[in-house]
Amino acid sequence: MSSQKVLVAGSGKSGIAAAKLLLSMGGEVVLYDGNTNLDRETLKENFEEDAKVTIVLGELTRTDLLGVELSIISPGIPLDAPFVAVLDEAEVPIWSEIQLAYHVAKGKLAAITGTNGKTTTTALTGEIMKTFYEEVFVVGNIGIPYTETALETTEKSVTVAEVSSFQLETIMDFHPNVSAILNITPDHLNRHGTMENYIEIKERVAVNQTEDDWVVLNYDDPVLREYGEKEDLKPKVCFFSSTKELKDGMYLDDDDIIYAHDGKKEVVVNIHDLQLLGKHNYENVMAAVAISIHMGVPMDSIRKAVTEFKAVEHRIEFVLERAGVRYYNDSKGTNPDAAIQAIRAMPGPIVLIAGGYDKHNEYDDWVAEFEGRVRYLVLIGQTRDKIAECAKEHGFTEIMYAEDMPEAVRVCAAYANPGDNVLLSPACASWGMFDNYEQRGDIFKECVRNL
Ligand code: UMA
Repeated sequence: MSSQKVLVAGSGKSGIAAAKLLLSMGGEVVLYDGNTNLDRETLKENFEEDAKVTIVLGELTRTDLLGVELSIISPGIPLDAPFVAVLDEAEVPIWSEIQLAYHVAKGKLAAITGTNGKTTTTALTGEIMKTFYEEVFVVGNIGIPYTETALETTEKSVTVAEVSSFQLETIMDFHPNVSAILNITPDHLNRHGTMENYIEIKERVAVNQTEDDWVVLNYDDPVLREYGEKEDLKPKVCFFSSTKELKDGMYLDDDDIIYAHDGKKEVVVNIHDLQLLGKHNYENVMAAVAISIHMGVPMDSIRKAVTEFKAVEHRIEFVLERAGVRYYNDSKGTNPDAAIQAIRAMPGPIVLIAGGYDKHNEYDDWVAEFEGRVRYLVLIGQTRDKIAECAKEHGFTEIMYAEDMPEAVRVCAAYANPGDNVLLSPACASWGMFDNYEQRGDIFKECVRNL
């Protein structure tokens, strides 16, 4: 890797972190970004003045690839982006940013994927690890690129990585000691094409694991159950279930989370001692506990961390109560399945803000959850008409449109009665109206505080 010339595609968080890692290892970087509106000088400010970085914006040509031996691709870039064909033609291998990080990182690794619950499970697993291990890094899709911390890791380190399907698409020998797939429901199909392809990419998190490793899987998800029961699956399987008592694994027994193993049943925690709301969160806790057990953390440390853990920002996050109305920020509800969980977790009637970027998802299952729960639906963004049409087909007509977040929050405040819950849970990505879901959630919270 040292002294290699590497193309880094994408100049967001991942691309900058990957470029810095390569440079600090003595490499040379061609930093490519398709966005011609970016400012070269601003990009250069990320690096030392004499850093060996060439910046290419817009179109990538064969000439830009002279001497390039490897390319690192940012997660947000699809493999059908035109410049990828130039890389393929020049036979330059393509690694994802997490693959590069893995290549140089040391210590133990837990990698968590799934359509929903990844961020909460990763954050909780990280907190559990911190109660027992000294050097813990929590990275990946959660917001800190893995390449940002990879060089700091030592043999004693533990890294907990949230990994998305985008990041798994171009791994090579990425090999966690413990992996977890929390659930798989339709998402990102505009990029991955078919559900089969999306499932196959998610399952790649365990593809390089061996008999010494563990994969934690959701027993209640038929796809994952079948995967875990495959004869030729190499890692050991630890299932978790919120619906069925398991002979081995984690399950929910009324209000207790139980760990069944070696013919014993151990109570991990009572759900009333948790500070997280909703069944989906009990599943996240079960997954985090299972991962932690197989990463070698003793049960007492696990118990302490899970009872102290609070919801992560932007995921069913309580903002404030005003005039008897409670406001919740679930900006991380970027697909219908995540948004269903937020609806189910609300303690009473809901005034819902939804809509955003169109990822070609279907909204029927989500709208079906409205009955008896959602009183008004306030729609923003590109998907407004598609959602409104779907809601009407399901007989839901209490729909209003808003042009931006301040207007949406004002409308909700005007229509909400004391005892209602105003919930931002868009079921769509934020792109188009906002830079990312964090910005969308922050703006929502600011509007709520300004009411
Ligand atoms: N770009 C191109 N060509 C393209 C597309 C993008 O050049 O065809 C360029 C853009 O102009 C931009 C750069 O690529 O300059 C952006 O790269 P990026 O989208 O990979 O963004 P990063 O800032 O590197 O953030 C990424 C993840 N983003 C995505 O997967 C879209 C972040 O996940 C992650 O936190 C971060 O790496 C650190 O690991 C965000 C996300 O939305 C939260 N993830 C999806 C999700 O959770 O649903 C998967």
